[in-house]
Amino acid sequence: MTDRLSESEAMRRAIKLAMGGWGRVAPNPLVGAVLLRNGSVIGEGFHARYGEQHAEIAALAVARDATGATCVVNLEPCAHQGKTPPCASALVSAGVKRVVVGMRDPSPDANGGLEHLRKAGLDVEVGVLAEEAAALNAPFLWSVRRPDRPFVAAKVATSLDGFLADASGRAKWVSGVESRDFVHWLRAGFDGISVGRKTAETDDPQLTVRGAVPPRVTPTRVVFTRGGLKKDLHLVKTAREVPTVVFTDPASHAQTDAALAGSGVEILPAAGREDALVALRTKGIRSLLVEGGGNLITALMQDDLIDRIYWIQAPIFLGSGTRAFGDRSPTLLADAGHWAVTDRQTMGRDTLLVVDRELCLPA
Ligand code: AOF
Ligand code: ZN
Repeated sequence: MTDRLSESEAMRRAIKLAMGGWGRVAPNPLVGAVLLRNGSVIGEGFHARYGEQHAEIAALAVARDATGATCVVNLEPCAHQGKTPPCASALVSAGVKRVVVGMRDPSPDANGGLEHLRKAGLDVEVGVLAEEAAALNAPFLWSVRRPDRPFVAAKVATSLDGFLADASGRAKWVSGVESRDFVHWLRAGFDGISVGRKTAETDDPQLTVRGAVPPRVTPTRVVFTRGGLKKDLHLVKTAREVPTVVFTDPASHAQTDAALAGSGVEILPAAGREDALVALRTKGIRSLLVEGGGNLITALMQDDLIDRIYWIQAPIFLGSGTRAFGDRSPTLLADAGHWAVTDRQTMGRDTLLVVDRELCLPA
């Protein structure tokens, strides 16, 4: 390898490499590592699958001889013996001289790598592209800090004037074909994919991953309803193949349960959306992608339950229709908190904007 990179360019590269683990490493974080000697890349790698080798080990394997090298990695190298041996010790044994880290690892069993490296006499720097590193692993960081509910991301595809569907209720297709490929890639990285009742019944979506990245664990489909759900939907008919959960209000639970009996759908009562999220986390769902519709997204926004928005903006105007973010209580400009813009991308004719309510930066 002959690429010459500065340390911050190498960190950008590590973050990009880390994305190679999307859909494969959760509940572990996404991690990429680049080894530099005199600015030349001598090895690189990423954590590619849950339970398998960590990024630093993959990079060391490529370099063969890493004596005197600098290791650039988006997350603090682990100090623990987990499913794999500690990366911090491997870096020391390989003769690495300097380690540049994006952010500390908040998980109690794995952290401590920085102290280990410093004690062994290595030069350690932390906080290079820290915000990018935090945005990369937002669901993982959230799961450590807030184990009470999943990290919730909304995905919306709207016209430039903010409509999810036209005045006739049609939502297929607001966005272009490139955006649709992106959505299948996106779904692979979430433990759950959800919609409200109206979207489930109007669009009759499959909510499955049909893209280039097959997820390690099939995302659970989740429907929020207050009342029942039609039986002849894709979601219901395929519930034996793809795990499907329907949350209903306690008053309609028995009726919904009887109506969908034998379908394979798991029907759970929940007093509200927050209770449903808590129940999902208890079932091991650490990240949830909400795909609509407007009512569900508006309600979750109103309750401050959306942590990230993937917003695909198509260059069309619809004038009227279903709004992605319905009426909210007014906020004066002076009081409007800014969301953190964590990505902007061109996707064919569309534009993707990714915003996070707040970044999970270490204290
Ligand atoms: C690193 N490099 O590439 C990753 C790290 O069970 P294990 O051994 O796979 O350890 C999982 C934990 O290690 C995970 O929760 C996180 O704290 C850390 N992940 N650390 O040094 C890596 N993926
Ligand atoms: Zn490790």
